[in-house]
Amino acid sequence: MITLLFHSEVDRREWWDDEFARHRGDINLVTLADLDSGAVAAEAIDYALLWKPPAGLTARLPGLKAIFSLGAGIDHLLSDPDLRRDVPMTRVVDPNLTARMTEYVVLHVLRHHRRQHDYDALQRLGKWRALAQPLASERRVGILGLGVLGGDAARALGALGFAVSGWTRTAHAVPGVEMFHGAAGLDAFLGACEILVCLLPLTAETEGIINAGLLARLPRGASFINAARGRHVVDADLLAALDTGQLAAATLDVFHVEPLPQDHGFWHHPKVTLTPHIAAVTDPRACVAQVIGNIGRIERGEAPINLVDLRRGY
Ligand code: NDP
Ligand code: OXD
Repeated sequence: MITLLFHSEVDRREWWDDEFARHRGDINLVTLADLDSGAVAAEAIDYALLWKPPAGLTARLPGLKAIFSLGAGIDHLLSDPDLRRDVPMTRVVDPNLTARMTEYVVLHVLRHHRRQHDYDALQRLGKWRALAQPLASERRVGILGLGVLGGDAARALGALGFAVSGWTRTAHAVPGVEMFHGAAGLDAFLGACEILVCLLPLTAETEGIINAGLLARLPRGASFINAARGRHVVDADLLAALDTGQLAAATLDVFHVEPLPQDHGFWHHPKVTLTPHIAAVTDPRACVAQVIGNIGRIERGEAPINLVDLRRGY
C-alpha cells in the first residue's frame, strides 16, 4: 500500500479520493488531520500532493519520496523555508488546464481590444456612442512569461490576428511572436504593449515586477491582465496607474491575499474586472493521472515527468 498525503483547503477531498480509487486502489489518501490525530504516522507517508500546505509540513515526513504540486505553480511550496528540497517536486502540466488559461486570456484580451469596459460605462450612463476600433493587427499584446501557458495563449492570439510579443528569462525564437528576454529586453518589450498579460511564475526575480516603474513604460492607456500570481503586482502602484489614466483597465484573477479582502480597493474600482482565481483550475482527473503515472515511474526507479527545477524556482 502506498500512502499519499493530500492537502488543499480549496479542493473537495472526495473528488480526489474517488479519482485515486478509480485508478489505483493501492493508494491510501490521508490528510493532515489523520497525521495530527496520530491515526497515521508521519513515517508512513510516501508521497504528498499539496496546495498551499502549512509551513514545515514536508520537513515532518522522513519517508517522503516526492512532492506533487496540485497546481501548475509551485510558489506555494517554495515559500516554506523548511521545504524538503532533497526529494523531486513536480507540477501540473495538462492540455486542458492550458486550454482554460488560453480561453481566459483570449476572453479578456478581446474585452480590452473591443473596449468593452468603455461600452459598459457608456451603458451605465444610457449613452449610445460608437468608439474608434483598431484592427487586431494594429493592436500589440505583450505576454510576460512564454512558457507552457503563455506560449499557448500567444499562439491563439496570433491566430486571431493580434501582433504578439513575448518576454522570457532566456532567449527563445517563437514563430509569429516578437521575442524579448531578460532585463535588457524589457524596455523595448513594454514600450509597444497596448495589452499586457502576466503569465510569469512567482520567483524572487518576478515578485513585485508590476510596479510604478514598469507601468510607466507602457504606452499611455494600456490595459493589464494578471492571471499569474497576486504578488507580481504592487497593488498601490496598479491602482495609481488606473487613477491617472496611465492604465485604461485591468483584469485580475489572482491577489496577494485570497479570497481578496472585502475592503480592498480592487473590488469596486470602475476600471477593474476581477475573478476569484479561476483562470485555469486544476482538473482532479488530469492531476490524478499525472500523479499516478509519476508514482509508477518513481517506484520503478525512473524520473518523474513535469519535474520542477528547484534552483531556478519554476
Ligand atoms: P512555465 O514554467 O512553463 O513558464 C514560465 C515562463 O516565465 C517561461 O517562459 C520563463 O522564461 C518565464 N520567466 C520565468 N522567470 C522569468 C524572469 N525572471 N524573467 C522573465 N521571464 C521569466 O510556467 P507556466 O506557463 O506553466 O505557468 C506560469 C504561471 O501561471 C504559474 O507559475 C502559475 O503561477 C500561474 N498559473 C495561474 C493559474 C490561474 O488559475 N490563475 C493557473 C495555472 C498557473 P524561460 O522560458 O526563459 O524559462
Ligand atoms: C496553479 C493555479 O498554479 O491554479 O495551477 O494557480
